[in-house]
Amino acid sequence: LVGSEMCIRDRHYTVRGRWGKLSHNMQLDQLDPSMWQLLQAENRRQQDTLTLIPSENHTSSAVLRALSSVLSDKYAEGYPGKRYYPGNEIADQVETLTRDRAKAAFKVPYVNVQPYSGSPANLAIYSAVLEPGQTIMGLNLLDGGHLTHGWKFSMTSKFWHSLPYHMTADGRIDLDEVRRLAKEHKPGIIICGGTAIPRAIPFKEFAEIADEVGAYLLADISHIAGLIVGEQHQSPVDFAHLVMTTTHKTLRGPRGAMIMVTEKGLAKNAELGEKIDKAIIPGLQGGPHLNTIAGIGVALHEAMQTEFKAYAQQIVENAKTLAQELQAQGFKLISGGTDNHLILMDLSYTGIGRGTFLDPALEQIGLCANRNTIPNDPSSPFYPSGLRLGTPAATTRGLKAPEMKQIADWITQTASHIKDWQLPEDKTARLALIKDFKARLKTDSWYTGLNSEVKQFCQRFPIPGLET
Ligand code: DSN
Repeated sequence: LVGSEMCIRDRHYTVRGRWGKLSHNMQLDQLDPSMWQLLQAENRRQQDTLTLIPSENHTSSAVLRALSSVLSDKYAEGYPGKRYYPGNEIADQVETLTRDRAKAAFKVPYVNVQPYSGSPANLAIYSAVLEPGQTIMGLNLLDGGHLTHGWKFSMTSKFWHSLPYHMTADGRIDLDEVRRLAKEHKPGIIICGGTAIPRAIPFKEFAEIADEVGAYLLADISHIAGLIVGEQHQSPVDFAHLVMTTTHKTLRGPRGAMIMVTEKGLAKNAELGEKIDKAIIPGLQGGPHLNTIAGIGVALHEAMQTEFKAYAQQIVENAKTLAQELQAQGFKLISGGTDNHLILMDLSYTGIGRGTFLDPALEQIGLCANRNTIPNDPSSPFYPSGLRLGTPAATTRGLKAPEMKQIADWITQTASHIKDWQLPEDKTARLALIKDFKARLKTDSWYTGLNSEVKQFCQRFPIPGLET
């Protein structure tokens, strides 16, 4: 922090010398009102709107407390008992506690809790078990996979040969294609899991294919980790060699990730754990974010309480209710419904790229769901024809079936209000129309009315643990 620089940018302070009136123990609102106000504004935005993005959630105040702890200041390159810095006696205990909780929650013999997020975690796994140029097979990004499952613009397809598989026309993973491609190309690893899959992942079937061709099976359970701990989705642990999860989605922890090796993984390669450790550091990362690791530990502690099972159950019940209500209003859903926390609306029958309109229109009334491609999207990733919805964050706020009906009604009203906007074929006309549409969102009083309704509704369901 350079005080004099702050003085120029922030007229709230007259700073004498390097620190001037600022001191190291000032509260944030006193020290940096500009940043404080932005944090307060984001707090307000989250309270006044409903998060329906399936990969987001609201962490507890206990998790937030661990995140903002003094552990943020500590370097701890290495692993418990083998660090490259002194002063890590407590850090070792924090990391060991989090590891032990992860092992207990997921019933695995080995875990690495240091990945900064899901993307480096996947990269670490590939670099641990594959030679450059070997083949990785993951679900095509546009069909609901992830960038790091081998998407053509991701580094994962630069270092390794990527062979995507797809969804069937009825929105299920095309296991026949997975089997055919695997037999033909003998991949080094097959990845199951993704970001827009509304149905249960068939771990057993994937395992049969991977075992038949001698490939590693990686289950990327980032979206469904909380449902697995809460026993609302089958665990991949008996089927996969490796399991990767981010920690901030249904698991409701801080933004981070974990890599787990199963008994099956260790039976295939007894050194798999050490290989993963080496791939993280020195392979890809430096010092672990100990505050995040502590936050993950707290989230795992919460996830192992009996209440969490009820939470996970409610997430799925809410998603099913929302799906049924949307279908009752005439909407089409990919795969015809959901088994988990996520719904993928197929808006293509009302025109191409419809997600481009519905996403910002819903944001205008205070519902945050994201536009998303659908399998065989007739449009492009930037103007996708779907809308992705999820219930983890809304369930954290205590919403149940009646509220899902209300949300479906708001979505229906909004979709009807914008029905005449159609995406032109011509690219220049397209950009102009989107600009016009977004400008209209700000001036059309119809949105103001619904926005007030959503805001009042949100006040009935404050985000637990957040300052108001
Ligand atoms: N970006 C995440 C999601 O929204 O699903 C995946 O990394």
